[in-house]
Amino acid sequence: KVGYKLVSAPDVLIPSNISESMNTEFIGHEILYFEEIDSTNNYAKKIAYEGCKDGTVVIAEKQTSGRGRLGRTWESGKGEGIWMSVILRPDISPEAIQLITLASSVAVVKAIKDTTGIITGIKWPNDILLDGRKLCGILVEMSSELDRINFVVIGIGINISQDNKDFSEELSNKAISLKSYISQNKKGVDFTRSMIAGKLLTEIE
Ligand code: BTX
Repeated sequence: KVGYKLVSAPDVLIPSNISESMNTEFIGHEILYFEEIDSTNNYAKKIAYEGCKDGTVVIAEKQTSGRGRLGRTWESGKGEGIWMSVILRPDISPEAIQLITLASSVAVVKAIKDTTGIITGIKWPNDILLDGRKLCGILVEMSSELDRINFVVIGIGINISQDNKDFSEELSNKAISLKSYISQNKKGVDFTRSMIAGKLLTEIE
């Protein structure tokens, strides 16, 4: 007769879970969550053209056509990572776009360190490495005029729970996830994807 205690909850990237670890003025106040999508960057660009709010976030459990740079593929299995895009309408000139990529890389490193204690490194400009392998990739896309940015989409993919066998053969020596690193090195603490996502949005802002 003392009630129930919730001992665990599924690690689902729904907005209410993410906002628990988020402290922002405008980023992530609108989060669009999908169980499956082609690419969060594609959807983000579509709604940005349609006029969505500054700071809108698109996040998915799985991407069927996750994209890297120059037409490369980004492996984005169901529930295995954070596949997310942030739409910004910054008042900066188009030449300053590289700063957004770099700032996003720094935000990823900080969010991972604050949430798990794990220290990752940046391979300029847009890869985050752990143990010499790729943990995270960032794809920044923009629509601009000569002197003005209409919008920027920051696409971030962070590997969270894949084992080596979950990656394609091509990636098995090149990619790593946070949980596989923790289980091999016994370094780092328990965390959820929502904690990292919330912290990351805070750091980006
Ligand atoms: P990139 O072009 O630097 O890296 C792509 C390369 O990384 C691939 O050719 C492959 O070798 C390797 N790769 C593919 N998938 C993975 C993975 N899961 N982990 C490690 N290495 C991998 C990096 O491009 C930018 C990636 C951005 C991904 C996000 S996810 C949310 C958003 N939506 C979307 O479609 N893309 C972004």
